Amino acid sequence: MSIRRTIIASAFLMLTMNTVICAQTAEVLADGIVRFDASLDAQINRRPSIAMVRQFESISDIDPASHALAPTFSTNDDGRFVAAIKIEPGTSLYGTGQVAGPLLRNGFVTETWNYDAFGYGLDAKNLYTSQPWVLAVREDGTAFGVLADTTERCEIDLRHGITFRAVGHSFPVIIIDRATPQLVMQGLAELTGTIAMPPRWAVGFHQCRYSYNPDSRVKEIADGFRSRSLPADVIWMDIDYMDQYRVFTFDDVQFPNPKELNAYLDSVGFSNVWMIDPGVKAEEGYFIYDSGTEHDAWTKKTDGTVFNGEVWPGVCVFPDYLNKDVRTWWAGLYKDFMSYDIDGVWNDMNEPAVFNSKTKTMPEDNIHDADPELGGPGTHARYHNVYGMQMIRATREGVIAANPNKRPFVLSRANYLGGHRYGATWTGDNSATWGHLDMSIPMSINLGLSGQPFVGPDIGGFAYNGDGELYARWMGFGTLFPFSRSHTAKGNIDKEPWSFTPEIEATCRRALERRYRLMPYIYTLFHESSQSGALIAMPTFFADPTDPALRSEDDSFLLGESLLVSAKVTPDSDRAAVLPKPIDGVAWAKFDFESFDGGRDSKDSDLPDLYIRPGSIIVTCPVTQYFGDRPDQRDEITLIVHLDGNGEAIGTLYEDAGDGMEYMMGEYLLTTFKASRDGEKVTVEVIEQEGKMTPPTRKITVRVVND
Ligand code: NBV
Repeated sequence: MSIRRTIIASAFLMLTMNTVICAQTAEVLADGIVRFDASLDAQINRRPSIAMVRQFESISDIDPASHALAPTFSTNDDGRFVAAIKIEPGTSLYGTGQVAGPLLRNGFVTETWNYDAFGYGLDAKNLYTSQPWVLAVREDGTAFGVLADTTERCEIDLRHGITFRAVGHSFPVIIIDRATPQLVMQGLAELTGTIAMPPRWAVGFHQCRYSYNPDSRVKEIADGFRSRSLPADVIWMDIDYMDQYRVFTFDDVQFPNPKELNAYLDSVGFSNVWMIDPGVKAEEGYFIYDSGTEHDAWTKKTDGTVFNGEVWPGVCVFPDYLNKDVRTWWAGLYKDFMSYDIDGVWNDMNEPAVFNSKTKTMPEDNIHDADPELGGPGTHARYHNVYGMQMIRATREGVIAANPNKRPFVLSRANYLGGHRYGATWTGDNSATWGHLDMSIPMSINLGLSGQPFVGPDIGGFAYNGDGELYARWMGFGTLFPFSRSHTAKGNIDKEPWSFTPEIEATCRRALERRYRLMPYIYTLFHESSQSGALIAMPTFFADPTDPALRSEDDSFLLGESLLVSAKVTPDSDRAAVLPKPIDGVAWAKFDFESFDGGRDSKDSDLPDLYIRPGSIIVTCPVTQYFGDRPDQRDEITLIVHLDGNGEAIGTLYEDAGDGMEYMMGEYLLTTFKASRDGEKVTVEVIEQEGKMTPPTRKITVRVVND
């Protein structure tokens, strides 16, 4: 009797501590997209969404019980708000932001909490960016996505179904249920927006190190690429260009004339990107500090005084980017800065990283004077994950205002779901090890699957030296990531393509030449992404979501739907890739650029294998050294054609001026080519053309590959 009473009592206790309730409200936001809230009260008190492009209204309300994926909500005994979604056996889970480990996320527990994770391990729980989003692919290849619309620290537990546990306030869950994973990702873009079309130079190859200094070294690197015919578009200036790490200043010994440096780089075909961190040195007389103080721009402590924390320049203050006036002030700083003919901006350390703090960031009870549209004043804990996102939002506004006729390029280390609207992201301070090389594919792909398509790792690895073999192999496939940049940390050996052996330099050249040959195709993918939210790099299983054999394939990825990149991620590269099945009896066909005009893409075992999808046309061009090195880059293209079972193939080519905003007024050309077999002959015709740009007279070469 007494035992029974205890059991009843503890069951009662559990119930009170963790009351599970089914979703009480469900609103249809768009086709196949439903938002659930725990209660009417939760719905009324819902915080504004920072991830989404706008606050979506309900098109119609439905009974939550009528939706197969309706989440259950509860509050944990630790006070966290919990949302759980059941999955069917055989469902594969992906996304969850920037995560360490494999592509397939079933069984993993991660957390959204932007973190300065220098030298992170292969099992890191949280990294630099936060995307509370899961893509679920059912056994039959249909898919759904789950968005936990909260900026708070949120655990994503994929051990038994999908569970989000977030500190603080209740949050809605948005489910996108569609026929394919591609359509789900498109749904996410309908909610969170798409990337803007970047300048074409930013789609080229980027060379970086911490740091190239002084300015003569920067020029030497640029010359090094040109004299060795190694294609590249961009050189990066890391923090050592600054005067004592004070943002918006230049070291007058090492970088006395940034404008002249940029002019030199421009004369040899290089664009430039310069770093700006959020930490502003707290020093009276320093113009940024004085101006920010005047604008009351700094993040405050609970007692209302300004928060101080140490970063590179010493004691710093941190702009409160959650506030519109502060963002406007920050944006205004770029007017002068960009007038040094700066092309792009790199916002680093914006988790924000703080050195003299155990948590490596600012206190969670600091207060942000956030705009009402973002949710109004609140603690740093609430806004931590969007601090970097709001910083790059302001940076981007400033860069656009300074150069309204140019397309902005901003790279950010910290970011949040939806932050792809403001800038590209990279995978932070990885390491020069085979484990990191291997992981750079699934990490970049999962970021893409979390709504951040313009992404890539530090090619070669940031921490540690690594060796030439590792560098060559990483360059081999790293040049095929959407964001393609080589980078390394201070104190490491030189890591330019020519820093190792002539053989490694040759491999790097081949890898770079591949990117530049594929540039028409890659640039077209950026266009498609900017229109529909299509991923630029995507998992191999996108080729056939119904094929279980592809679900955990993460040594390979698709660059667009037509090109499969099968990388060699171990030193002995002995693993055979699992390829998508033939389509109507036609296999994906391996190809290289060996037989092309002056091609030297020959059997280089450090390069990934490339396969083209049956029924596709991939548009390529002759190798260029950088965007603009030939007077007219549109005069010659080569179509790589792989006919499908019906003897047909289709491909598109997007072209515009490569910079400027005229493309938005129709100054572009979108051409659809169709190839058809006619007996022994293959004919290619233009079946559709859109845009105001005059079609060029050009030489088109057609290469038909066979499986
Ligand atoms: O600015 C220096 C580095 C930068 O090179 C790197 O890419 C960032 O992730 N930065 C971090 C600060 C110092 C890291 C040790």
